[in-house]
Amino acid sequence: MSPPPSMQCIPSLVLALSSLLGALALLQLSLYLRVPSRYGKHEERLCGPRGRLPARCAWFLQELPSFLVPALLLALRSPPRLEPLGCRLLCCLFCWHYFYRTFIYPFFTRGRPFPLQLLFFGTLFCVYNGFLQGYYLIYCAEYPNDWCTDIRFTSGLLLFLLGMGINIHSDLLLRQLRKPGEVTYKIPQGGLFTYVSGANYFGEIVEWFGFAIATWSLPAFAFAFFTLCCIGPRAYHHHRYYLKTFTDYPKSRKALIPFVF
Ligand code: NDX
Repeated sequence: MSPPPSMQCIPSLVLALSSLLGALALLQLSLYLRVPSRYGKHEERLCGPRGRLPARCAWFLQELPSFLVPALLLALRSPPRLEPLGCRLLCCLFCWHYFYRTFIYPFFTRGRPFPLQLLFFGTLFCVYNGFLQGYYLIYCAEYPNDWCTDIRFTSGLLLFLLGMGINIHSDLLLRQLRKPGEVTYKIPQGGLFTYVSGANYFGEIVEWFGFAIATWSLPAFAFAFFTLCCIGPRAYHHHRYYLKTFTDYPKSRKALIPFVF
């Protein structure tokens, strides 16, 4: 029996999916600049417990496709191709982040139950983006053999690692604000929270811009832009929430970018 035909790179598909991701980013910005996306501290109590899923379950289900889809694409690639080393490393970075977000973050979160409606859209988004990033890196990307020593790769990788470190550390600081079973909000302290209200978001944004520079690719820049448009406004709304809720909230703290905004 002959092996199934392998998927090919279709550059116009990459261009179309990346453009749509950019358009979704702008839609996201227009929807959530004035009004925050309704989960966590910005959720309006409109849906009862039946309209929500426990945070652990929700984050696991929502983020799983971002890990699974690129892994599946990799397994389906015949003959296997992830050369040169730079290309293999880049795909591993993406999967590494989503391994953390799928298999580690949800099991420690002390967050509130997550709305089913947003879970549905979030999962769709993760399938879409997992496919786009994985498909591009596994089937389309072409890098010279010395890409690992290129300034774009090295500086992007450094930014990615720095952002990921900030993101994971900030996630941990937020988690430590609550005892198990607690759902109240407190003033985050320490780490980059000393300077900004959205330290976890700042880390995530730096991380994906680092990834975009390291891959030097349209899909990754589109995703970094989406991340900025998705969690940038959320950081601003968190900041306003804190200023409104806590009279002793540090006045020098900014919303997203230390000392700037
Ligand atoms: N998930 C990315 N759009 C998103 C879910 C929502 O990973 O329809 C994007 C992601 C999705 C979104 C996803 C895509 C777009 C959607 C959107 C919903 C609508 C939107 C689908 C997929 C949409 C269109 C129209 C374009 C289709 O109780 P609690 O939960 O608030 O507790 C929190 C706790 N905490 C505190 N505890 C005590 N005291 C305090 N002061 C506290 N402040 C917070 O900490 C949580 O348990 C935890 C973290 O809370 P928070 O609000 O700071 O972060 P959160 O937004 O929950 O994100 C968690 C992590 C974070 O590290 C962030 O960087 C990363 O996930 N993230 C989140 C969102 C998107 C994303 C990354 C990305 O784009 N790369």
